Amino acid sequence: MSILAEIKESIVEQKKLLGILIDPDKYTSTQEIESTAMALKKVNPDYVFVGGSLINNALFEQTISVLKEQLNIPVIIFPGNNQQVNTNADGILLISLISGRNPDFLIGQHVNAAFQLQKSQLELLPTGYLLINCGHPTSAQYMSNTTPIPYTKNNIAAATALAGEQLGLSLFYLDGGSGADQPVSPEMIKTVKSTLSSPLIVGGGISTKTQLETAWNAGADLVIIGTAFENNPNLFE
Ligand code: 1GP
Repeated sequence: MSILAEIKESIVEQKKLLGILIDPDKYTSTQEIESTAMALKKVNPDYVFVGGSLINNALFEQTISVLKEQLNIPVIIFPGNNQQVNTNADGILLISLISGRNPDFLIGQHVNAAFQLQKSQLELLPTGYLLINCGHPTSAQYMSNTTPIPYTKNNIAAATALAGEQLGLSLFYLDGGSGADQPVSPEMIKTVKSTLSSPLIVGGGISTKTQLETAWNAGADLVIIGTAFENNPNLFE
């Protein structure tokens, strides 16, 4: 079954999903990736995402290979730019940064990667990506040169996501950005979810079980956690 079909099936079954985001830049050796894989086995998430706003070391490919070898769950690329394509992964969030007005992140990077993606076996997950201002400026905001949606402007987020759905995007991601000061508000999640019929991903600044459950209960179908797992891989014990 495809990743998208699996996510949709979970929604029908009212099963909430968890993804852990791994930033390959944090590693300097394969051993370190292996020990993350061990920690991930204990957490037992539904998906592992790999990527970052800026990836500058050589371990991007190794990270994907080791996680694929060690884990029985789909490995999905969460790319910061068109350099982050690797055919060993199962899928890729084909992100269009619809909260911004930078054509490069709406369509430009995609043009550069299009033929490579066509040749690959990767499942393409066309994702409407919305950056939300959840405190201090984040790397994603800086690197994409876009203005995030203000924290309390739930209707702007909903209209943006709806426009993306009307354009044919399949998944939506409300992201406060890595290490956000606070998670996206439950009110915004609820407003966006009630406007859409597509699956909704939420991430950024979620660091406690209560925040995870708040996001799920507000309407997130899949919650992605990166920084909190990085800081404490035993977070969920
Ligand atoms: C970032 O949503 C992801 O794009 C994860 O955020 O690192 O804050 O968990 P955190």
